[in-house]
Amino acid sequence: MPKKTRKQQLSAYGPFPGFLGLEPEHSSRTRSRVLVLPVPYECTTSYGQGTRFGPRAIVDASSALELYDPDSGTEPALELGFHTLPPVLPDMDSPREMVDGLAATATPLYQSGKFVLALGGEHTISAGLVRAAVRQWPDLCILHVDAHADLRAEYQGTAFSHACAARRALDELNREKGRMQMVQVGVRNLAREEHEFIKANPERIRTFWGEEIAADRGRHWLGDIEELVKDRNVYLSFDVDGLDPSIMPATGTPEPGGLDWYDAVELVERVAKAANLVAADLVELAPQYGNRAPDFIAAKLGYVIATKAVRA
Ligand SMILES: [Mn+2]
Repeated sequence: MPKKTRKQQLSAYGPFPGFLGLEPEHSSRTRSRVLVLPVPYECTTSYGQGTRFGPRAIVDASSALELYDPDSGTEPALELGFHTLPPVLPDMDSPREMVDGLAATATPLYQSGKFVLALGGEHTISAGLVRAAVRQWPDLCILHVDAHADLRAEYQGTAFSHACAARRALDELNREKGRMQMVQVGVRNLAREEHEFIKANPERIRTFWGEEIAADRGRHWLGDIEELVKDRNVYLSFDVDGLDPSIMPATGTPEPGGLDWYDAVELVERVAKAANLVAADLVELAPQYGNRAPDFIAAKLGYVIATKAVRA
């Protein structure tokens, strides 16, 4: 079969509407301070499928969000502007090439000084995005919200599996003695080798376990994270399975005992204030037909992340 043209490939994902369904005056590329980058990539999923439909479901749901923010009494979307870029075409030949290509795509976006919110797709995409972000912010650290540690050296024959996402992203970071590289939040399922890796690298990784967060009635974990990221350049990688499956069942590998909505919002808010939240990805939504709530939750979370990051 002849290879499809770029235009034909793109049409399989489009026409892609804009995030939040904004009018052109609030969504032109030049004026907007937020760039939304859909990355409908799915190649290495190991259990539930469908994350390639995630970006489209998030963008579709976003058009029904209320733009008004009662805390500030404003409509942040209209003030900041959100521009949605064409989706990044999946490279199904190899995850490594996908990651390389994505790094090349993202580099000028980060250089533009705008806040880039990438919408996955599977978690594999984070490595490419982080590689590009490190070029712009060499001291970058990662805030990784996830049910899984994603720290395997490799999985099912590839080092670029979604199950290795955090390990690959960590590889991209610059190391400096005594400087924390990754703060994980909500982890509650991992393999022995990942646990060993965390225990062997306390200077590089701090993991806030799901159980630890649930048991912390005074919510001291939020203050601890603030301390860890204070004045740092932070990349947020948010796997939606970090949320509890009671609100976020639409993901390939759900785990009980996750964050609730207000945990997630407060985490984003406090990190955005304490640190410089430079870019983010929101990954692993696998939409379920007949249940739209997860799509809306992901869309609202994306809106909250971009708004808090740019306004802080
Ligand atoms: Mn996960």
